[in-house]
Amino acid sequence: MKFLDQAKIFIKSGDGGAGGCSFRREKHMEYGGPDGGDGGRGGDVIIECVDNLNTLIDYRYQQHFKAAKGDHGMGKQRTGGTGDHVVLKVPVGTQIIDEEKEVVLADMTQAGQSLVLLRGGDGGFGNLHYKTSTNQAPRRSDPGWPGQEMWVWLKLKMIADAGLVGLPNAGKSTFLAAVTRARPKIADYPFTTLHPNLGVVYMGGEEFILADIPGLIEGAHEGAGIGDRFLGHIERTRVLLHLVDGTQDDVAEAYRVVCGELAAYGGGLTDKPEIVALNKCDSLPADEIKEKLAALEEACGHKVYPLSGIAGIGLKDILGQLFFHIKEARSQDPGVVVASAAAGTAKKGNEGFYRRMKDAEADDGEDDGRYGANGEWIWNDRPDEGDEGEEDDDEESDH
Ligand SMILES: Nc1nc2c(ncn2[C@@H]2O[C@H](COP(=O)(O)OP(=O)(O)OP(=O)(O)O)[C@@H](O)[C@H]2O)c(=O)[nH]1
Ligand SMILES: [Mg+2]
Repeated sequence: MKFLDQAKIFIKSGDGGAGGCSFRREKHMEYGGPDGGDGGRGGDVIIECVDNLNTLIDYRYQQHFKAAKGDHGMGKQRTGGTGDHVVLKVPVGTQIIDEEKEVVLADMTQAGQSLVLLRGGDGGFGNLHYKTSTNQAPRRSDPGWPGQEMWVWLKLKMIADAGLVGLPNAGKSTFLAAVTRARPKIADYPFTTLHPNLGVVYMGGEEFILADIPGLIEGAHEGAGIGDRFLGHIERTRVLLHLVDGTQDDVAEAYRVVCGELAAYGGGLTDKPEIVALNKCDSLPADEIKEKLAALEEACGHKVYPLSGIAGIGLKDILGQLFFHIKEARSQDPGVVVASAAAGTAKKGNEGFYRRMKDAEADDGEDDGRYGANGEWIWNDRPDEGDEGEEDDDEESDH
């Protein structure tokens, strides 16, 4: 599926219908009088947040959205019908921004949320409305009020709990594929990933959403590489996982470059808790791992985790750390959308959850490479199962 995370569209609400001007005149009926009804209201432009979309691609093909006009008022006191509304469906995390890109008009963070962006114009009064004791045969009826129109930007900022950052080829997509059921493209050239990917990590009966975005290079904030525009997708995460490719010579420099880009982008990215991991440890000798971990720790000032996305080394520690920060942030700020709820995957009790668990089980036979560090399956790692490592492993591979 094509991915599009911003689109400019024209929206217009419907004009109100004109009021009617008519008089009741019937044979043998005295006291007719004015009976023109009011015009109907124009249709609204409504924006609705739905959870089965994850791109704005629909808005590439249609960019103009106009709600229908209200019907005219008519004789016999008939009020005109309301014009049909236009409903724009957008994925969770879409912001509606004014044409100058200065004001956020609406922020759609939860599936089911909907709001009227432009109200349709009111219908005009019919001549019935102007009847008074002194003016019993008014001929005045008003035209409808015009609808409103404007250009707006739709901008999708995906909602994930944790975001992956690093230079191109750091192994971000490989990590996502190792811990979730997402299947992003992976290859040994830079900029394999051209748009963000999301995956759901299941752990200990809970889940969170992890976002993988294209790699950053020095000068990304000035447009180098594919720039930093995809950083918007991790603006709302609660924690970042910074992966550093351990096979390169200067790991500390790699770390600094990415941090520099995050700082240049702003958006509060550098204020988020950060977990740093030295990736690709499977292809490094032990003493080099030690040396590079020390260099990285010095650069970032806190603990660095050894990791190999391919071999599944160290995944569990890192996921545990991510979970720790996510839970803390959720407890402090539950008002911010719980991403998994937005993605319709919320609680263990919900139907979708069991369906996915079942799918996952059915798929087991074909899937390899999703073992956690101790041989457990990441998706099925529940605390109530006392068994550790090997046994879990055997059990699962019987399927
Ligand atoms: N040895 C080793 N190689 C890895 C590991 N993780 C990823 N790779 C390799 O590194 C290359 C890049 O991996 P990707 O996952 O595509 O890297 P990325 O960070 O998503 O790269 P971009 O999407 O280009 O930013 C691939 O050839 C992977 O096979 C690892 O843990 N160990
Ligand atoms: Mg990638």
